[in-house]
Amino acid sequence: MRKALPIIALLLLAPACSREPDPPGVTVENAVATLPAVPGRPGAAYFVLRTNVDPTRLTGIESPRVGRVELHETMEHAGTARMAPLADAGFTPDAPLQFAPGGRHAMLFDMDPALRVGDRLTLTFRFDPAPPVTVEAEVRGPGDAGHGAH
Ligand SMILES: [Cu+2]
Repeated sequence: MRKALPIIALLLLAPACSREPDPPGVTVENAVATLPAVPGRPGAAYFVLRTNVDPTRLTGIESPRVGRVELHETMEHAGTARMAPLADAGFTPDAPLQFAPGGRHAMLFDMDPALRVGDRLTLTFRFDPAPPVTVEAEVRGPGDAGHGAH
């Protein structure tokens, strides 16, 4: 039993050593945009950012069909949910940055009113120091990004 331990350790290390290094960059996963509940009000976007650059910071999001995008976070304050500008948009390879209902979110002001459920919304994410990433977010109905409200 004592002799078997070093062999097990080598087997566990092997896959990590044989992997090709990825090019530096961020991946955007599960991008969803929700339409405003009332026309003219802002919509929201949710997603998960993973990076292999330590550290990385999300500096902004743009879309050809959205007037302005702001990064916010929702926080409980005396039992009431309030939102504020996102204080820290930094993340690392060990800790993906998650934007989800009830927490961090991107608010989409002046969305194209022609957008409908099922459409694709082009979002370009800008980072420091990783290169920008453009994805097609799935457009969903108001509040349909998961559980909880914006
Ligand atoms: Cu907000």
